[in-house]
Amino acid sequence: MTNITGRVREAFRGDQRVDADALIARLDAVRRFLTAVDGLLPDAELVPAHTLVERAGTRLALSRDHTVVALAGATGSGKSSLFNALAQLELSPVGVRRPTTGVTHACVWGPLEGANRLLDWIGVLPRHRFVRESALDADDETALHGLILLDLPDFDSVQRSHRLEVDRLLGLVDQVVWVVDPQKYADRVIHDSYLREFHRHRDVTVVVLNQADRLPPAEVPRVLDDLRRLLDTDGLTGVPLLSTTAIDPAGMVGLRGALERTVAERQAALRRLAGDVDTVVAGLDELVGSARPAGGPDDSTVDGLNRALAGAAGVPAVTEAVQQAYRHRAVAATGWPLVRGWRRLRPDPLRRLHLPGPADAGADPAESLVAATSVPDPTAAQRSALGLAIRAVADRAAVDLPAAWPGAVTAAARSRLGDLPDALDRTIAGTDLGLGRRPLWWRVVGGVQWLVTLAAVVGLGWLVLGYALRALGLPALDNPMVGQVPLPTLLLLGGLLAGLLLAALTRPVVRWAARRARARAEQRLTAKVARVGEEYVLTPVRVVLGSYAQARDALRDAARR
Ligand SMILES: Nc1nc2c(ncn2[C@@H]2O[C@H](COP(=O)(O)OP(=O)(O)O)[C@@H](O)[C@H]2O)c(=O)[nH]1
Ligand SMILES: [Mg+2]
Repeated sequence: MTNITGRVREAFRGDQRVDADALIARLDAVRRFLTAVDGLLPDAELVPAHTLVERAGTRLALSRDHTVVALAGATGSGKSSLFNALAQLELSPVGVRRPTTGVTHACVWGPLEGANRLLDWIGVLPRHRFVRESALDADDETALHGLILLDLPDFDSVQRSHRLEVDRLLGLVDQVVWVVDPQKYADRVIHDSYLREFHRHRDVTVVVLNQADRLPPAEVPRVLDDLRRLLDTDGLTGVPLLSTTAIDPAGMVGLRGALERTVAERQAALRRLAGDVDTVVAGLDELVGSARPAGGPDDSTVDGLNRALAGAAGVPAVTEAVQQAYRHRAVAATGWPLVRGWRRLRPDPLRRLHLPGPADAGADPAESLVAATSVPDPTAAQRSALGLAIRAVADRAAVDLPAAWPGAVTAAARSRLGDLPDALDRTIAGTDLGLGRRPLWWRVVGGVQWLVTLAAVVGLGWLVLGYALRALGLPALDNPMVGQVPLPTLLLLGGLLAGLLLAALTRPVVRWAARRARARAEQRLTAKVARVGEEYVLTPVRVVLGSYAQARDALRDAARR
């Protein structure tokens, strides 16, 4: 934790109260965080948060009138002696009789019934539960009503199961009283493995220097000072530190008073969970970072994706075919009638790609959706260009995200890669390429071509008839003259010339119109292909970015004390 909020958050809060509703809101925020990152971040990183949510939910649902306090420490520090002294019963076997107790004992101040479910959850067996309430001294003990005191196994036990039990219980209890003795208070194990780990739980941590009677009275303050210095190094600045003597009631007054205050405040459970939330949030901080990410990849990256998709979908081949098909069809409609018939014998370029040809203009669009085209498969270069473009989308989208996220963004960008070829093919097949209707000018030019051809044929017929009559010695036809030229000749030559001229004039117009048809088809195809890119690549990426934003907001809410 290096940022300022972190340091403020970690400041010792001492008597500061934790509001139950605020704590529940923070836990909800952790829950929202977990929902947002589900499946996106490595599960192993989320275990503490899941554990917290589960544990906190249970603890809050159980009795909040009880405060569970654990006595924890090394072998022989005096946990059991303190437990017995507080309970004023010979409950927990002291070291002299049983050197390693191994089992957790509990003493409940007040009726056992209310505490049983809590003790079931904590896992203290019923035969190890005791009640500190008798008719004789009930009044003396009212100040401790609601206390559940646990005598934990030794954390330095040679038995692994004991150590595991201690660790398990330390995760559940509301407050921990760490018991040290004058000989071993500076032991590395307690400081490095335990106390330091509890630095976010300072407000539910108490440290007692037990067996104070074994020190010369003048030495006690010096040892306490030394211990305080060690605790500061552990990050436990400001935790209550007391000296106790378990074998002397007078030596228990301080600890008893501290426990009475804890019980009266009814805050320990909430504070402990608040400290847990702090710990979990601090652990997740790195996964989420603080930068607000962009809403998605920038326009030029998206353009790059669309170009690559268009290439892979075969858009260039299709638009080329559109241009050719336009020319083919225009020539077939407007060319010299004799040429037309020959044109029609040649296959339509779009048909070769299994795209709607002239006869399919009114075809059912649903049919063309399922029809696979014969547009050539993407080349290796086009495929790798598409891979790179998708990578670029993921990289650009994840540029501001912390290290845990780019992997999830890349996975999202590629998540539907397998469906892309079919989707692109369907899109190409389903796009209206704009060749459905025959333009009016084709019909006008075609009609004129028919007229001039008709004129030439009439002229030819007329001339042939004239020759035939003459050859048979019959009276010749009276050929009308137009200027110096006989009308039949004019009809024939004029018709032929006009036809050729019209064809020659139409050709550049057809070429220009074919280019326009290609551009129009390209625009339509690109727009459709971009929609596929949006659905199959960009949307999954945006979903992950959305989850990131939610996770970030949720974690910020969870951090708020
Ligand atoms: N003089 C003295 N002896 C103590 C004190 N507390 C515990 N002892 C003794 O220290 C030994 C270990 O105590 P025990 O309560 O079993 O420690 P545990 O292992 O932490 O449970 C026993 O012989 C106790 O009688 C104390 O405050 N003063
Ligand atoms: Mg013991």
